[in-house]
Amino acid sequence: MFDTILIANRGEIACRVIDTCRRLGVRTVAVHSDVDAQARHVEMADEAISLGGASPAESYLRGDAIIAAAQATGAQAIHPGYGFLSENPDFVEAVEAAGLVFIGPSASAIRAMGLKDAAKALMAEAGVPVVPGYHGEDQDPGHLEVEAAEIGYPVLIKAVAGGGGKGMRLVERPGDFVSGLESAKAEARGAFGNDAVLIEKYITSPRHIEVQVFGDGTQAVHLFERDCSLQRRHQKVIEEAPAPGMTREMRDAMGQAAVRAAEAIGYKGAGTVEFIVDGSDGLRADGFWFMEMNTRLQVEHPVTELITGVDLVEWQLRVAAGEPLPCAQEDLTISGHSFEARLYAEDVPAGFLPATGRLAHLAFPESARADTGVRSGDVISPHYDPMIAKVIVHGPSRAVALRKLRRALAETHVAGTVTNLSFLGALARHEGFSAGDVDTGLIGRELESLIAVSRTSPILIAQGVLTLVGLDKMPCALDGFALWQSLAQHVTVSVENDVVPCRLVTRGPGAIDVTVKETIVEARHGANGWRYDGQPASAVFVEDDAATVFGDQTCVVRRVDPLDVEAGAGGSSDLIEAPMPGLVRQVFVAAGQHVTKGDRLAILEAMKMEHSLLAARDGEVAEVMAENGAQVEAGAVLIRLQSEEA
Ligand code: MV4
Repeated sequence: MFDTILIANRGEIACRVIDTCRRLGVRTVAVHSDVDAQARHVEMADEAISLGGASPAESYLRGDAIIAAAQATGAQAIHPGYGFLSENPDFVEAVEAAGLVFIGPSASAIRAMGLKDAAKALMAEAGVPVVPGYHGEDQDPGHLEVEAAEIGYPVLIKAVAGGGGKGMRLVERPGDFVSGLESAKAEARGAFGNDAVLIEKYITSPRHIEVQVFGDGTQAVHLFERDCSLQRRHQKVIEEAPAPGMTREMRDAMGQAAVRAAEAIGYKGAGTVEFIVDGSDGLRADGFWFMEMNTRLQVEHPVTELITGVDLVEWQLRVAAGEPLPCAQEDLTISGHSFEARLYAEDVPAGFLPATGRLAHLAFPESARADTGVRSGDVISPHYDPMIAKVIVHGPSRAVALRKLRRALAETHVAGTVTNLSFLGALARHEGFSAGDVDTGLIGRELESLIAVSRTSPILIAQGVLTLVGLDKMPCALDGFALWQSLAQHVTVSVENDVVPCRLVTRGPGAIDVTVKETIVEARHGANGWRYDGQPASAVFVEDDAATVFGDQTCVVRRVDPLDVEAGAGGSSDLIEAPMPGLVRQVFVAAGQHVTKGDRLAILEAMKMEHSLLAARDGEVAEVMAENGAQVEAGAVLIRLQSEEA
């Protein structure tokens, strides 16, 4: 085993790798950007080397600097985590040329899976099922049309260089083929500088089921499947293992196909073979096809760890250090069921916009495994992925594990930034998902009900108000003074964007009536603390003038000056601002145009994703300040609406 390894990554995965290293007595070296100088992974590591900069290009993508750091600190191996340099074959070669071990597959295995058409051809040759289709060289439109007819409609046109659904077009009828081909090629040319396409039979009700594999460079085993069908725009939201409805026969067939795929390229280390599965009529052992292979440890690896009892990072280190595969296929078994939910700093009602900000408070329940790279007080910056944590649970059955997931999400507390917690909670309670009816279209179809925000309960607001005023702390102090008799206090708070006038009236010791707008909430202190209209109190976090109440929804109650409220009323909804630094991809409106609340006004590209900026209200566009292709700062005004009184 290694004495020291360097982790060429940040965030939760760097911390996850360090956890296992500590358990194995392996010394760890972290690397970090300037903005990550105080990050959790730096604190956890035995030693840390600064790479400088903030952007990945200035820091975590600097292969040469990372290799130099490994050499300077006496590390014998480099763990790449996921993302950044993890699937860069040139980096693997440079690491090996420096006399170090890359904890992962060979450069040639990574290259073999890098191009989709070549990978599919290779897999077909190795006896792995691939979707019926055309993966050939001849890109003549007439020829492609003939191939499409032979495959049979509907067909899917995909960019050879594609990923994340870019350059992909569904064609349902022969008459639409030529226009579909043209638009797929145009998008592929723009995104990848390569407009070659392949054509596949369209799988109408697809599920994403992937198999975890592990190789020693010659032989491989599989660690069963994960179902990652719950995705939104190709971003996974909740993953689980095993896949609901999986049969023994199909699991064996998929596992064997995945092992063949790994062995065909001499795979070493942890990898994932992704399959698309036709879920339109239950699962069938001949209804799965190879999509791609990810030549790294994946974000969702913990669900596999919890059902198999295997520490995949430990296996990675052992195999990289030259040990044989830790166990044989027949020694691996599935125990129970596991879910992982990805907790993001994002503004769901605004269209899942990544959010930034300081995590004033962050707490997870003991009942879940929370893989995280941040602590209370840390900042979610615009430079990196806005994932806060992965909340992972395990139970003896799917039903029990799902109940544990719901509860763990309810007991996860984040203050200081908006999150997707309530979206995750709604998904975990969704009837179809609960029944195991998952497919990649579920979130899209059910989006409206999943993001519906119920009116904030006056009970939660009352609790926030009482805490802000400090009255929650003195039920007994009130006892000594007969102050309550006619004591009334007015407090104005804001909740979401709503200004809420409140009135507190003490009725007796430990008895306060809180009027929230027109609703009276009775706060009463008893043996078990405060109750609000008879319901037990929620956890509250207070900082400065804001109380974050963790009820069935997280609600931020902010004390405001009633005079400021009048001065600022209606002001901000005039301006459409860039929520983060980014590139203006497209502006859809011009001055003078009428827009309706919710209309998409512009697209901002940031953090490798496109974000729609929506109108916050109906109105007329007064001015467009943003230009297509412009780089803008956070807060830059892109569009101004005619102010409402005008
Ligand atoms: C497909 C498909 C249906 N039929 N291929 C989307 C991204 C890329 N990795 C593959 N994708 C798909 N390929 C055929 N022949 C449907 C999808 C697809 C999808 C696949 C996996 C997970 C989520 C998805 C969401 C939409 C479409």
